[in-house]
Amino acid sequence: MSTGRGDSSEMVSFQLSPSSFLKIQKGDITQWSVDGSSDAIVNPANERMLGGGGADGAIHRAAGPELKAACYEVPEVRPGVRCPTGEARITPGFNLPASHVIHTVGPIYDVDKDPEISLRNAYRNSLRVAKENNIQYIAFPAISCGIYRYPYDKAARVALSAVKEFGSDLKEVHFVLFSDEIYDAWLNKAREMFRD
Ligand code: AR6
Repeated sequence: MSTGRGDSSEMVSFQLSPSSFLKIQKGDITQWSVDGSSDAIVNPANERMLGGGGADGAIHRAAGPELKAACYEVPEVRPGVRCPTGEARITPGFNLPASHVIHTVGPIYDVDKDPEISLRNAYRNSLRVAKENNIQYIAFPAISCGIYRYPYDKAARVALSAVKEFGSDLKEVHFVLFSDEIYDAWLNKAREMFRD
């Protein structure tokens, strides 16, 4: 386990179960992969699921245009909605190092009636879809913590409790976090909730 600070390659591990680990690191989720055949990154998408800004834009650029074509193929559940808030859908990763992308939609913090439940559902359903597709390794960004404005400390608690409850069927659940502030929020909360 690394406990140094400020290095983008730094990763801190926590045990979820005897055979399952939580790993928290700083970095760019578009570069992440563990084994390239049973791994997935989670895309913080919008309900249309055809790309956007933030991590969604970066993931689509890195995956290449085939990702958008695969997203088009996901059936709409109502006009303009492929993935309702709190749900998750899976596609291949195309040019990404990770083999799959699990698209989920977190709540817009100031708009959602119950953002905590929606955020928890986004994590829970992403983990469920991973398990259903035999994914062993998954990497999450801080869903809703950018354009959707979820406060970091509150988001860290929801994210980590969902992983504590639903993540131990996978071998490794990673958080790949873009900023020092978010990384610190996640690490502080994880140290309260898990033994490293
Ligand atoms: N790797 C890891 N984290 C990243 C990366 C990256 N390459 N790029 C950004 N982040 P956001 P949201 C962080 O805004 O709040 C899109 O337009 C970012 O710093 O990507 O769920 C969608 O289409 C932040 O901490 O997602 C939706 O419309 C976190 O990822 C909307 O934004 C999430 O920020 C979703 O908003």
